[in-house]
This record gives sequence, structure tokens and C-alpha cells, in this order.
Amino acid sequence: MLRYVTTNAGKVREATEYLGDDGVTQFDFDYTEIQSDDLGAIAAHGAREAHREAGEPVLVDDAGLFVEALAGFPGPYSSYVEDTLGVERVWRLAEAEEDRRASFRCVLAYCDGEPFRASPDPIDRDDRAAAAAAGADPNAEEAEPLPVKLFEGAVRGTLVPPRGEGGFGYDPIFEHDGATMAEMSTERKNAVSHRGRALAKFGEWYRERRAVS
Ligand code: ITT
Repeated sequence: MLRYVTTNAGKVREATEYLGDDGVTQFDFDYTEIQSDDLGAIAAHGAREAHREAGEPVLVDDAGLFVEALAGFPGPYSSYVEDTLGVERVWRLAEAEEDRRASFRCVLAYCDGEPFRASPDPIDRDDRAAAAAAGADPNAEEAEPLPVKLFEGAVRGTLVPPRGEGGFGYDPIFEHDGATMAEMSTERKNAVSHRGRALAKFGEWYRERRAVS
């Protein structure tokens, strides 16, 4: 079964609701989050590490909140900022701004150790030159270029004072179409969310991949 690599039970709930019969099981693995402003690069690195660890097909989910007036902060640092400042303090930062627009972005990174045929979704082939420049041994197992397929989703919204009991993370301060994501059921959130959009792309592709293999 496909391993959904995350320590976050809220993500698993949404993925399970969305993928239904295709099914996922949580792989509670804390992969190394490389420092990058690119969610795709972070997720691809995590997917390689998780696949090596699990020896099974894996799907890594890296997400973040990007606040327009704060130049995209907290972005790739959303997890650290939630743990250190907290969601309420992020709202206070946004409250001081006239422009409270924000977006959630999610990148799903799939790796099963096999190559992929061309399709519209990007394939991360690993950057061996960058790894070598950083001092990595090009012959080491870690430097093997495992291909990773990326699926992206985003949703725009407005930051508001916290409302709602559902969801997780920044959901209580993120309003979309009149409701915060914490006021939505999992199904409704999936229908509009960054993760739902990425899962839709992934689900369609994955069904086809399984059908031909
Ligand atoms: P894993 O890395 O183990 O998957 P995480 O919660 O740290 O768990 P991320 O790094 O992707 O996952 O999350 C970045 C932050 O964004 C973190 O604080 C999450 O709570 C938050 N976040 C991610 N998806 C969210 C969503 O759909 N709604 C609200 N907040 C979300």
C-alpha cells in the first residue's frame, strides 16, 4: 500500500478522504527537511529519503502558508513558525497589514524507485552536480538519482481572526469563500484546498500508473 509520509495526522485524514479506495497508510517518518525556498525541492529530497527507508512507494506532502504582504512568509518555514510563534501571532502580523491576502501551497512528491514516462507534472531528477558541489560523495548511495514525480496545488484566501474547530495548523485564520478552513468539513476543504488540488492530480495519474503496471 502507498505510504503517506508525514507526522501530521490531519494530512492523512484529508488524503484518506480524497483517495478513498486507492488507500494510503501513514508512514510516520521525520525526513530531513533541506533548507530551500522551493517546496518541491524539499518534498523531492524527503521522498527519496523515505523511499530508501520504507522500500515501498511513498508520497511526501510538503505544504506552507504564503502571506502576500509579508513577502511570502512563513512559506517553507511554516512548520517552524507554527511551533515557535504560533498561529495567533501570525494572524497578529497579518492584522497589521492592509493587504491580508495569502495562499496555501502543497507539493506531493511520489517515489517508488522506478522511472516515469513524460507527463505534464514535473519530474525531479535530483541535482547531482549540486550535491557534489556541497561535498557529497557522488558514489554514495544517497547520490543515486531516484526520479521523483511532483504534484502541486494552491488556494488563495484571506487571513482573518481565528474561527472554527476543524482542520489543523493555520486553518482557523485562513478564509476562503466566506468560511475559514477550520469551519469546513474534510470533504469541503478537500474540494477547494491546496492539498485537495494536488491530490486530484496525483490520484488521476496514480490510477493510470497502477493500471499499466
Ligand atoms: P510533516 O512535515 O511531518 O508532513 P508538518 O505539519 O510539519 O508535518 P509541513 O512542513 O508540510 O508539515 O507543514 C508546514 C506547516 O503548514 C505546518 O505548520 C502545518 O501545520 C501547516 N499546514 C500544512 N498544511 C496545512 C493545511 O492544509 N491547513 C493548515 N495548515 C497547514
